[in-house]
Amino acid sequence: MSVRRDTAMKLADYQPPAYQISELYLEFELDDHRTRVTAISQVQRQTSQDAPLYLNGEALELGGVWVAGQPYQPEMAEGGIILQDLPASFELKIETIIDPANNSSLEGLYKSAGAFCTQCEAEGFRKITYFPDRPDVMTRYRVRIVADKQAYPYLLSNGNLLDQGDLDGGRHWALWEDPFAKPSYLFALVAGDFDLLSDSFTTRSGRDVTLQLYVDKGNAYRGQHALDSLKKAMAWDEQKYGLEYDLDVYMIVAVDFFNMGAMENKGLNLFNSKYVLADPASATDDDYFNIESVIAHEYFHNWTGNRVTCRDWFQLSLKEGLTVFRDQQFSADMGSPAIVRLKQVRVMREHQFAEDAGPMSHPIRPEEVMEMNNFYSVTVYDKGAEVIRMLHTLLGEAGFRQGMDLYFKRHDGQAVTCDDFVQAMQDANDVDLSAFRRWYSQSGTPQLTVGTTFEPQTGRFSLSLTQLTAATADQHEKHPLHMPVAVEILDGANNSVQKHTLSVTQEKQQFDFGPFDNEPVTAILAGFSAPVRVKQIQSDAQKQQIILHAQDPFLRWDAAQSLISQYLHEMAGSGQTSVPDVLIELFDSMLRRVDQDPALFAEMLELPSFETLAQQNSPIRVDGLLDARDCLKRKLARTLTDQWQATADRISTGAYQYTQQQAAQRRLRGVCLAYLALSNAPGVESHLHQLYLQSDNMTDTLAVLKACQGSELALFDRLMEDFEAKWRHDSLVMDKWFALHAGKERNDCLSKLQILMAHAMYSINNPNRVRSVVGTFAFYNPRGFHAIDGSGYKFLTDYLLQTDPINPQVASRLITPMLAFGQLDESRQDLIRHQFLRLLDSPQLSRDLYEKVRKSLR
Ligand code: 0A1
Ligand code: ZN
Repeated sequence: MSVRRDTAMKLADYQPPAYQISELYLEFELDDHRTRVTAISQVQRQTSQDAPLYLNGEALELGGVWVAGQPYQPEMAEGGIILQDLPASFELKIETIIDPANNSSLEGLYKSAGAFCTQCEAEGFRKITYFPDRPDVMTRYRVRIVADKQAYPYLLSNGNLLDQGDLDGGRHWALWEDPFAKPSYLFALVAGDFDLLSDSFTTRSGRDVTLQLYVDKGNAYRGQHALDSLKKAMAWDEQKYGLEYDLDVYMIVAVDFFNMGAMENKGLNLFNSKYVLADPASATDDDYFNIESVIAHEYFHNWTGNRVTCRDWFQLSLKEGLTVFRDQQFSADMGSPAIVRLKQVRVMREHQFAEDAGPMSHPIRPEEVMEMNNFYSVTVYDKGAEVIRMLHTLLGEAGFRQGMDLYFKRHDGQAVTCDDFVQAMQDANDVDLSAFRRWYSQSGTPQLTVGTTFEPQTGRFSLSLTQLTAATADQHEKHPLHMPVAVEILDGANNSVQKHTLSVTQEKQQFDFGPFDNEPVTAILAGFSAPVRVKQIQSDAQKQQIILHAQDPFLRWDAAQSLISQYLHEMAGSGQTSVPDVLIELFDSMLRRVDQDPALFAEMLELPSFETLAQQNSPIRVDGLLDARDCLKRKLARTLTDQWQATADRISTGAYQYTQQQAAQRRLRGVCLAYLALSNAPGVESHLHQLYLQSDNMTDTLAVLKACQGSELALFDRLMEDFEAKWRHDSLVMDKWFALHAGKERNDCLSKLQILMAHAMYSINNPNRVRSVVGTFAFYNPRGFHAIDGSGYKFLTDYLLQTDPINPQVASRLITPMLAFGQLDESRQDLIRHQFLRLLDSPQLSRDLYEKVRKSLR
């Protein structure tokens, strides 16, 4: 079958559905290859005249269709069926047969290890039955599941369990009802055998909620952190937004085969097991952090996504940008706000800026989509969250909350648009947000150019801000945006700091301050108050003043990163290998201050990543930047060896606990060890080996392995063998091992990758494995991936051709590092273009990859 790949959907073409479905009864007779699905819908026409009813359907065997009890022959159409001449209101029955065991796309109903599970967002429900698979059709579901009792003792779906019972032939059944109308993308079903952890939560209005966590057998001891995180998220949403949970049971199921992080299906979340399972021996501090944040994210969707959902998929950021912002607020409240913020800024600068600079650039509310799965993007999610954060900054905490209250009051139970959201914010605060709305329709990263003038006679200090958004691949014309620019003005004379949040709306604006006795220093974009690049010429001394005296931790970190980046770019451009003294002095002074704030200094002592540096200059000097970065790391390691050693030695954390203090200490030690491993200091290898042997937790173990990975120490291979022997049966831990190997610089990189892919634990069908090997190589092994002979690009393309027919969503994410080809030098551009042509030549290329490759070659 040939796929029609070229058709794009347009936001401008939106039409409300001609039919609504108020109730749906679904029955599943589960079978590996022939699962029978019976769907009985109560259908109501929404238009005054007769209209055809279009039902989406993919990869379905049609058993039969009955309209009002009578057999009916539908017209088979592209991607679905069409029914004509229908009554205004009727019962529609459809039988389909599906093959879950052969569904490797992990969309629709599929098998993960031994369990049946579903993934319906965005358009997976159409792989289960013929249905209007669009979010503005909201339906109450009743679901009956029939399966073998021994193999599938747990039968789960959304909502509340109404009844269950046994059948002949060793089978049993369960009947579920979800009292809330929902779009089809929130439907879920699970059938399998699990370990079950139970707990409970009483909402503030007194509803007792049963919490259930289903994990692979033998993994119950790794579930407590996820359950604790869930309870924290439930309490937080009540306290922060007045939002309570609304069903009697909240279920989370962890599965090993999952395309994304997790899914917020009503009352029955499905999770990638990597965002559920943790114990100190097998999970790092980062894993603990991520679990808490993803559990919260899915929980928060119950209101922002489920109770109020999206009218159409162009509105995805309505639920995702807002829910990411909420999970970011939650993470900040649970731990260390500054460190959480730095993580988010890194995502924006490393990944979102790159997306906006490439062929897939799109506004947070896209206007044209070929394959919806391609728009679960850093733009829709993370830039979407930055846009919500700007609203929060402009309206203030109380104003934002009023807007949220009004949004729920107006739209609970509805499928709405981003405009509806902004309108609620506007009406609740009686402000004009019409200029702000442009963030939803304009793509690209604005550049904010900063100029300053100082008049010694009057003491007046002026700041001029000029914003410019360059044309992007999708959109030529750009306009000024409304953004909050938070600044700190540092008066060196008396060490005072003034803070202002400027509301910028025009292309060019001037702001006056003073009087000052001497020219002050301005630090722009406190807290990264807007998702923009800042261009400002500052002396080393001015940056150093910000590093030492700014109040906002982000500004201090950013000034340090900017000082380092500037010299790295200079070294990369000139090919010089001598490291300026100012950098050595900077690190020396930071090392002397680490005790003031170990968490922040741990971040400040890390060099900007290659990915961040690559976003700062075009064309990207791949080799020059990598060499300069290596050279600086070595020089810092060797010049400051004693300080790295002393700082690492001072740290003692005691028995592992996931607390902010401990995590900061471990992170700081990890940074020091990475430098020490490059230091040539006598005994460093045996010191690292000792630390590895002594470690009682995965964070410290991985810190040693990472330090060795970034060095030439032979210890790396020895420890990796030991690690593999210990963990070879644990797939989640082995992902860390795979990633360490795939990210290591080495001459025989590609043959190493082949060996990894032949490992007993590797499987091309498992997205986590593919990401840890191929993903790590393509995203985080720049020397190997950007090899000037093109072998890295060819390797990735070969793999895409292999994996695309199995799981197009995974393939489509893996291609991302090649999409930045426009910023590379000419020869690398040619090499990548050649690989794109190979992909286009493949007759069966998925719509997912086709959309990205086509846009790249435009
Ligand atoms: N809504 C989920 C993300 C998600 C999207 C698509 C998926 O499969 C194609 C799975 C999950 C979230 O934001 O967590
Ligand atoms: Zn989400």
